[in-house]
Amino acid sequence: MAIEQSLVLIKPDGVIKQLTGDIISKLSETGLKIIGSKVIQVTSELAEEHYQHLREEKFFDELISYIKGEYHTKSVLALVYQGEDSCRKIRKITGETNPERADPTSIRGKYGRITSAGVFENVVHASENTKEAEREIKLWFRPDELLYTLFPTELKEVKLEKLFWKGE
Ligand code: IDP
Ligand code: MG
Repeated sequence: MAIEQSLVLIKPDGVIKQLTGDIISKLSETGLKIIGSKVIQVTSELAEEHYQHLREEKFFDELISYIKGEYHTKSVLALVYQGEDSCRKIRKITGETNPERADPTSIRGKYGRITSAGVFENVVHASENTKEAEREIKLWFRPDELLYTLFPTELKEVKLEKLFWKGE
């Protein structure tokens, strides 16, 4: 079985419900390794790019507001998992997209809900397959934010302004 990467997002409803620990514990049952993690305030550009395959759906605008944290808290925890068959293993634990249909013991089955506006607040995102995982990881992380250089990189010269602690 091939070594794969998978992007997991603990969505703003998962963060505000203080489910981060539970979700990471549950995912640790897979034995997969975390090779990247960060807390992000999601911009409109990132949200729309991440969900570009759903652009035409009637729930798209609400979905963008949801992932940006407009209904909960403006923070998402992004994690990259690596290991054998990681996409399938993680999606088995996260459960089906619709939280009402998800296995009740899965993360989405346990903690997800459908709002009266029809948004599936399903607590986590998990990459569907390796191809999607590559696209998503490249979107959410830069090469130097991961433990390994997963994909081909190139050096580019940039004029950089960086924030430092005062007096540093
Ligand atoms: P996935 O998250 O299980 O991969 P996708 O079809 O990629 O499912 O959808 C992305 C996200 O969009 C879902 O996790 C959910 O939050 C939302 N979503 C998907 N389908 C619906 C729907 O029919 N109604 C409302 N929200 C939906
Ligand atoms: Mg998906």
